[in-house]
Amino acid sequence: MAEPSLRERLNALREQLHSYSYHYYVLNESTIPDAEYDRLFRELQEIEAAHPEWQSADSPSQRVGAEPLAAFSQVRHETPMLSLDNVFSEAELLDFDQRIKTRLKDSAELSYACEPKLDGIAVSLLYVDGVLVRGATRGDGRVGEDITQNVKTIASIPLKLRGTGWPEELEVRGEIYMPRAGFARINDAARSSDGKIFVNPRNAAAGSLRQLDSRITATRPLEMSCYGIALGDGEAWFYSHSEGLATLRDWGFLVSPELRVVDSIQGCVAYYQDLLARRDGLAYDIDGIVFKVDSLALQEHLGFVSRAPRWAIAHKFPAQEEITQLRDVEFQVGRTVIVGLYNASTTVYKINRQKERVAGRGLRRAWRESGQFRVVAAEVGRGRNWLQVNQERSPISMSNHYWR
Ligand code: JCF
Repeated sequence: MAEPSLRERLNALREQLHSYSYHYYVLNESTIPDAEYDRLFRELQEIEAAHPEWQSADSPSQRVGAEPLAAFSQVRHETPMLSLDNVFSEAELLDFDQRIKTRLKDSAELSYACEPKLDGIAVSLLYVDGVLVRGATRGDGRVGEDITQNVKTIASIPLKLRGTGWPEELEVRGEIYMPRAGFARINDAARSSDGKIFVNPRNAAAGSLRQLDSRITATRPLEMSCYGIALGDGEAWFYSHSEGLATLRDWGFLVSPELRVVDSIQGCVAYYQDLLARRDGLAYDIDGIVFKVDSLALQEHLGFVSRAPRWAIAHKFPAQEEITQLRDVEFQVGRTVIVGLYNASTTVYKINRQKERVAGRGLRRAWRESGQFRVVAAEVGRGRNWLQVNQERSPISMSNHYWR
């Protein structure tokens, strides 16, 4: 009988492909040549095309996206998705630690889990019996949008959990973001094909997740880094936050490689300084550091204030953009032009003859700036006369402007 062996081949292909993409996208290890991967992937697709009855929600073939949706449906978060309180200085961070010690009536130093605060989109993933069944945006924290088809296209998100010991129902939370290199790549491609140009990686990630056609999302270089577990079973099976994250790694999730546990608030201060110094060298944008009391028992004891946990804080980095007066605006009058301003986070706008922006979002226009500032983004016209500049206030080099 041929059928059982084809079925076995299908299962083996699925396992192999899951394993290869886990090694490649989560562990950053290349285990087989791309051409071999593509060959196996096509073989899988051929078997599934011949046997639609064997299709399954956790097959690697799901990564390519599905038929467009008419609209996103709503999802209610059983456990609300929290926001974080912010601090902007070391003094405020020390106050945070002091408040916790006072509340716990214990002056002993606390262990904190430290991680970069990714500038992306908060997302919840739900697994039932080890299979990804739902992905949802944070929304207002209680109700978000169902983006299951879109999250399935993200290679670092397991469609099926690895390892053992996961609960019947598991909800994992994290941040979906677009690494800087991928952002530069898709904007370069958009420039040469008259496509949509994104203002920054966060916008690009948001726009990519908002697609009703997940086949488009599938072409976008998105990643997800996980930072929390909303307990499906209602029962904690770890003693610490860091243990939970280490377990998520075993189950196939990407967790920040920068995650560290320190044994006092002074350790948090050192961690902040270290990452701030390395910020520009990271592969993705971050806007601060998140510190969490590592002990889950203490987290529970501390509880929440309104919508933020008392046991966590975001220490924000100094802003990289500021607002100043716009001194001079000069428009290029072509049929359709693309105006770009050279910068580490280059902003490029396409404008038409009426000087209206026809690519990118918001009521913005393109310009040339003759002042002393390196321009990141601007809004001009109709009562607006400000633009955002890089905090370093370095001069713009006009020769770096990109005209077409
Ligand atoms: O990276 C982030 N943007 C981030 C957001 C990291 C975290 O550990 C978070 C978060 C939002 C809420 N933790 C919570 C509880």
